[in-house]
Amino acid sequence: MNEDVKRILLLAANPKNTYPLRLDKEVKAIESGLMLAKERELFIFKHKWAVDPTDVHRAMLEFEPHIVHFSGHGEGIEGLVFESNEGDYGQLVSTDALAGLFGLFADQVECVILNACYSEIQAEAINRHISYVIGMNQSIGDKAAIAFSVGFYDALGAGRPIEFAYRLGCNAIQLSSSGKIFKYPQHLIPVLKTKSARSIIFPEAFTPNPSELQPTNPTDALAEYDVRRSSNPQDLSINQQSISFHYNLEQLSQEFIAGLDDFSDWVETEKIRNVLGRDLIRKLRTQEKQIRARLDSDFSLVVVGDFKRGKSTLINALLGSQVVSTAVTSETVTINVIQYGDHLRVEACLVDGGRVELQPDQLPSEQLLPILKGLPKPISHLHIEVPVEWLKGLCLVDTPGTGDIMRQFDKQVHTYLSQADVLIYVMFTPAVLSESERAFLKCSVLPQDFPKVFFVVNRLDEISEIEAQRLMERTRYQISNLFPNSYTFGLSALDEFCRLQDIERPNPSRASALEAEFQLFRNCIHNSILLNKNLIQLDRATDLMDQMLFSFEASMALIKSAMQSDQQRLNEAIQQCENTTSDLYARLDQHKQQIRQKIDLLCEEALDWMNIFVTRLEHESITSIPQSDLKEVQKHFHFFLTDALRKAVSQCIDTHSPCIAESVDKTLKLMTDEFQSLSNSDSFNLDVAQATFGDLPWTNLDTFNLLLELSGSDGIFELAGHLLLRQAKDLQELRQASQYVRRLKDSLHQLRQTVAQEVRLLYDNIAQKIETRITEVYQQAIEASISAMRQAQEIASHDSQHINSTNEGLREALSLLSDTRAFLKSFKQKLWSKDAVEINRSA
Ligand SMILES: Nc1nc2c(ncn2[C@@H]2O[C@H](COP(=O)(O)OP(=O)(O)O)[C@@H](O)[C@H]2O)c(=O)[nH]1
Ligand SMILES: [Mg+2]
Repeated sequence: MNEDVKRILLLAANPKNTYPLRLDKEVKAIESGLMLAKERELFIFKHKWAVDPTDVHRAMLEFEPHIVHFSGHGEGIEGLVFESNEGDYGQLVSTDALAGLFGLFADQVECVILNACYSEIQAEAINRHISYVIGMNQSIGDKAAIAFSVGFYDALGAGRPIEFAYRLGCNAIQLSSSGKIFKYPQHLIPVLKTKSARSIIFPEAFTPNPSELQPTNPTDALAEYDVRRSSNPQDLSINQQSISFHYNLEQLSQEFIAGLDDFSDWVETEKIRNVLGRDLIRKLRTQEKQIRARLDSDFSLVVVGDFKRGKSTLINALLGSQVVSTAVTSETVTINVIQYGDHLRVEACLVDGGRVELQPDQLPSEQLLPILKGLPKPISHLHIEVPVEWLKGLCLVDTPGTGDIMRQFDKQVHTYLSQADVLIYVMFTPAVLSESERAFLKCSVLPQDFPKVFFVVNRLDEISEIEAQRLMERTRYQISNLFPNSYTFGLSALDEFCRLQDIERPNPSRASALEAEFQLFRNCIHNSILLNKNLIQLDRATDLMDQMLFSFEASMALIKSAMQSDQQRLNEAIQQCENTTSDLYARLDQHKQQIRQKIDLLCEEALDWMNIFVTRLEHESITSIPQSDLKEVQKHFHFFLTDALRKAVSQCIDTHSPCIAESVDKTLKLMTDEFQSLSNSDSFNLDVAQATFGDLPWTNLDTFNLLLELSGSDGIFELAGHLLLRQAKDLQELRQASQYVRRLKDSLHQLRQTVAQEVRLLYDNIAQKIETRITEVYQQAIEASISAMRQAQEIASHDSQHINSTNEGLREALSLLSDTRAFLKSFKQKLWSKDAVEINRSA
């Protein structure tokens, strides 16, 4: 058969009682278009009518299409409508199910077209697996839908690429709409989703679920990877068929370095030096050094998490032997830096730079303690070399912990974190995403904007399969809200370690599921990290450069403004900034109070809502219990309650978050005004405002939502469960539903109180976090202003010729800054664009 032939499968469904569509017309139009096409021999078109879900996968198996076209009804979030044997209204097929289906055919299907209303959401999901997916972002009329298909297939038939065909389809709608005014321009309805290199490398649909996993038949994105069991732990490349991505990285990194060099040379010119002043130049140089160092250093993979989460055990499991000590005490805990070496070698690195060689058998806790005590200086970390191939070019860091007990290491851990290229964050079952973990993630991990964060929930051997499933579902949900760019694995590091050492496994009944999940984790590390080390490193370097430009821009804007002010005014302004009892600081307090009052009001509103919620719970849910099967109720009610409470509280926060964002925004504007009046009121312009306050986390609504998510303690959701569980024992003994209902009603008063308490706490938390952040930002703005005003004073102290040339330098600096920005932006785009990547599937 001709390799170039494309098979197009059209699936149509228009169940009897749904609104009739002119699908026949659409099919006829496509067919005749393709028949007349220039390259008609390159297409085989097949259509199936009145398809139900079973027909779909049968047709896919039988016909092996390259392009799949669905024509019918869509219900947005609810899914797409297929025929059903059970009724005339058809059957909804969910987004997940559709995405899963296409995931299985990912190596064959190139393009999916969903010619159905509101199908963008399905298109998005399917696009995780399929390179090109077209969906509709609105309801679409018959006429437009047909016009689109005609344009699209005409272009394909003429040998045009899919992107072109899509555009022609949209244009065909525009042409056919003959000037009629639609409420929504119809040609903007079809949306094309394409898969970027980022999504190929980090397939978003990667949601490993132990229960669904069968190592020989992996689902989703992993269908592409042959997950084979491997007994050799050192061999991370366990895929028989390995997928690699070829970037011309050499060229890309040269391009990046050239950009950085240009910037650096230019900062060196005299004119610019005069403008910036010594402090700023020094700051820039330090940042530049860090960027270069980042590119030259080994790829850094850092394992973090609270104390005793199993980080060290996880590392040993990955390496296949007992390399780092586990179950250490707070006295013998060390930071372990692991790199490749041709034999096992351990050195204690001391804080003064000295090194002491240790014997590997001195590592376990008992032996290590006296050694650590006998060292001439405190230890900074252990440097361990291990003969494991995949460690080449890699620096694997085992950190001791981030919780309270580990305060002593906090600073060091943060340094490793700031140099990390990829992070593996480890938690364990009884306490996933505790308050302190959330705080750490928010303060130390989120701002770093990692391209990917790997989360591990460890010790899954300790809970049942079903519990593990529930836990992982909940955890993935919470994590994906915080870190949309993340993978979350549920594992048992200990199980994997025991398996490799051939010793008794902690929970033999769960052994095979745990093994499979760990294998997935290994694969993911291999495919997403190890194969893409250089790319990720380059990405991190561009982020660093971006940060450098940002702080540079902010300083320049401030200097520019301060230069237009007179000496006396500058002196006064500097005094204001330095004196914490000045008006400036008093106003900061005022702002904080205002925000607090606003949030208190919102909290009262939320309390009212929650009260109504509990009342409804009493009248609607609890009252209906006597009609239900008592056993079922006993089994499920507390899950229902927990879930309902979770939703209710989230709804309060969802409703309030725009309000809060707005008031924070307003405060920032006011603060900007204050800084405006600080130096010269005419010149302290918008540039400065933006440079000073522009990049605040909460002006970005996404991040703001994260903040809220973080402050949303889980307490409230657990609480309902606990409340009921406490009585569960009694409840089990109850014979009658009426008794059960009475008990529940008796506990409602307490529920109400606890809910109120928790909601108060939650809102208080939000207010506190915002206050802290505002203070921080204010402080930063003050420091930046002082240094800019000092620089302006220094410039003004010279003669007028010097001042003129400085002014000119300033203009030059601003224009070069914008050039460098533009360079960086296009570079970053290029780095992640599909054109830069070439996929190789090699056996
Ligand atoms: N049951 C079980 N125990 C584990 C697992 N991983 C680690 N542990 C135990 O948890 C304790 C702390 O582990 P360790 O790796 O030292 O934690 P770290 O402080 O995060 O490095 C040790 O006693 C380990 O044996 C696991 O997957 N299952
Ligand atoms: Mg450890």
